[in-house]
Amino acid sequence: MTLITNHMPTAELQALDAAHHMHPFTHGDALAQKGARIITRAHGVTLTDSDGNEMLDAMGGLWCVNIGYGRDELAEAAARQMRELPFYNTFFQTSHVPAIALAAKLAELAPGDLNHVFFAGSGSEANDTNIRMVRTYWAQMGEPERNVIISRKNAYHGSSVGSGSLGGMAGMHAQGGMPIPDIHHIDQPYWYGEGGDTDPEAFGIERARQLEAKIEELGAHRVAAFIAEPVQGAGGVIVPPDSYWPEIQRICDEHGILLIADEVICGFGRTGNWFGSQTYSIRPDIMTIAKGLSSGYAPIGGSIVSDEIAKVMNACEFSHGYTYSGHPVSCAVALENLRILEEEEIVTRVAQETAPYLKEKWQTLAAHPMVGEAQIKGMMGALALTPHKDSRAKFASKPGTVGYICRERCFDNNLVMRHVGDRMIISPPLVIKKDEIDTLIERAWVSLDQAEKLTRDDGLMQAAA
Ligand code: PXG
Repeated sequence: MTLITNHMPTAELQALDAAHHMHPFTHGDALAQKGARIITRAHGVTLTDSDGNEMLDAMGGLWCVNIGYGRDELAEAAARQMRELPFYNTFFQTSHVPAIALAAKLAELAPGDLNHVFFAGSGSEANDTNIRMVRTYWAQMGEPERNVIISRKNAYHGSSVGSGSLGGMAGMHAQGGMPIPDIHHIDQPYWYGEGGDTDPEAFGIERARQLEAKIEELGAHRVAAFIAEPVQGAGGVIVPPDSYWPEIQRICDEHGILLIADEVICGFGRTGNWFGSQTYSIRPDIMTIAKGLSSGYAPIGGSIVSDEIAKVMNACEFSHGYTYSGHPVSCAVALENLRILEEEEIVTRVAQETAPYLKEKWQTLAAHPMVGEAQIKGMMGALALTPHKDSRAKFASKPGTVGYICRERCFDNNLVMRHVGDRMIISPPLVIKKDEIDTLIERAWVSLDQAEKLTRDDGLMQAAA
């Protein structure tokens, strides 16, 4: 058996990591100098690193470990499936039981007439599928000129060329020739950062109407679809005003534009319902799924599409697919994950107990002198750091400078909380218990206090002009 070398001292692992391992979204030289933190084990909501530190993982891995770490049932489902049928493809008129069972289960769980699943290996791949699917759908409908997809600035839809183009991350578009043609971006519904003196609900309508203006500018006959996350995750947990989604839905309906809800983060209980679309009464034509589908135990993603889209797509051969579309081991793991979410009533418990408790505690952090707002929806939350609460001011320093200071304090206090610019964000496992939420809040408060002091000492408590 090949041993994984986690018996080595941390420094040796870090040296090997720096020598051979290229990390996503990471400045390699800076990391090599510091040394990566090496995670060796996890259970429940707790991570252990190679030095034996135990940390509360308030990010659920990367927004994905919904059922928590260490569930043997998933390991057993994977082992069973590997022994029985480790791989077979779903191309060329073949199928297998795990893919069939998972597709049927997803059709049962998904709202409305979303009854058909195209599998992928990740959220990025699924969104690439969506780009080609909606364009092919309209071509099949006799409207091949409808190839524009409208998305939003600061959206995250993945990191492949297609999905990264859908996303609205300026830093990503600056590298590697993105975005691809015919993707347009409107502004995000981020009231705290961009709403100024406008009332939040009026601002929500204003930002939604940018979609209508964009459709009119481009011509409705050219627009295939609008894509958005119900709550933006990687953009910094941007919870839209309540007025936003009903207006978006109206605009898509009136102009006959397909609506793609990217549920990669919001799906599988994160917002207190099975899907974020249910939380916001969105009626999508396509949902992108990944992450919580398998609680991250195995890589899998997909697109769940409506009866209408499936009918049109099934009338042609869609020249598209991945070797690992419907990978049997990933499907078996996902099925077991969904069984646990359902039988242990985890989503219901989130809605009725944990999310309300987390909200109450999270909002106490708004009293901290450096916190401008404490936003939360279900089990995803954000703190906007500010040098001046009342004016919602940004820091004069480069965005992310103070956020990074705070993140480092969190890590040293055994709390994994991420920063997006100067917003601190959480997305803990859905199974987090009340006493663990108390610990999360205590560690966050201590980290904020320390970060505030460091920010002052470094002369960074300055508002941008
Ligand atoms: N859509 C959404 C809404 C996502 O959040 C993807 C698609 C792409 O999924 P894959 O499986 O291809 O990564 C995501 C992924 C972060 C971070 O820093 C967020 C994601 C991935 C990596 C980092 O918050 N989200």
